[in-house]
Amino acid sequence: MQLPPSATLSLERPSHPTLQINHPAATGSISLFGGHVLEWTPSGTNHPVLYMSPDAIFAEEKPIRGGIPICWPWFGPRPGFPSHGFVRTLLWNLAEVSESELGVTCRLELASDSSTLELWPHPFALELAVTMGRALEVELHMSNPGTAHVEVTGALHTYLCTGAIEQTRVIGLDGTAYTDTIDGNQRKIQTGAVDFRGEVDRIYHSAASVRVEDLTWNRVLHVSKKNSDTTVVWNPWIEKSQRLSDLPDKAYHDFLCIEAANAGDDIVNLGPGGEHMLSTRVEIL
Ligand code: TA6
Repeated sequence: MQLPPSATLSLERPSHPTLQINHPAATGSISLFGGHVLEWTPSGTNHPVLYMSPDAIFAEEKPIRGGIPICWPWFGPRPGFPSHGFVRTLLWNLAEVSESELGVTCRLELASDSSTLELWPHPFALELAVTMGRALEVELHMSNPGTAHVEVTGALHTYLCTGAIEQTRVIGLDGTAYTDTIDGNQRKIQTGAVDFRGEVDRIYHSAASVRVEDLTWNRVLHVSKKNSDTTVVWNPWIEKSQRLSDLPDKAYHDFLCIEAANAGDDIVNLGPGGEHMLSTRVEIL
């Protein structure tokens, strides 16, 4: 494939061919393994925007800890199956890379095959469109080429860097109902900003955009989305950071996840020939 001047394909990790983007508007990288946005840093920014664990494992079968994992065709645990689905541990095809003075757009594709049909008995076609420029835009297009209805959930599981989680808060969810997955899945109402004094793992029933205010780095991130009625907010805090082998013990201090999701009751029903697009957009204000 012919790549534009701002894109190169690195095979430094043979199992994870990685598109390196070096454009005047932004730098970044996307792993074909997992269809996984690894990094994005708009020009003129002092700190990276996406968090990548220093202990992330780049091996087949293992999800990458950081960036934007694609959770599909289900969100969350499923006994006997990989957590968050299986597409984040498959090799995607690079379909097209184009650039303009505003940035670079990459399209990756993944379709069902005999091995996925064994795992999940439904044909599917996915396309991931990633635009890196002053903003980061990620669109997951999903279609059902089969003859049966299929229900899916999923998320763009975005890891965002923070200067200090204790000095970070999420604005835009005040008054929003959420499911607190670390408190018996109780349904609660958010009061004011979301702040972090312990593990947070919540499915907010919201289609709204949010702002992440980082008082340490004096930075505000605007995170918006399309076709999603649930936003997952997660920070593992201390104990879970220690338990996750691909996260440093103190990593909880350095990131939070703001996930554009179709999760919980926000189920996507794809009829025969049906399509759905889930997207997220991150920008520094
Ligand atoms: O972000 C919500 C969540 O479901 C958390 O419960 C936590 O498990 C996180 O995803 C990471 O999941 P992973 O399978 O990538 O370790």
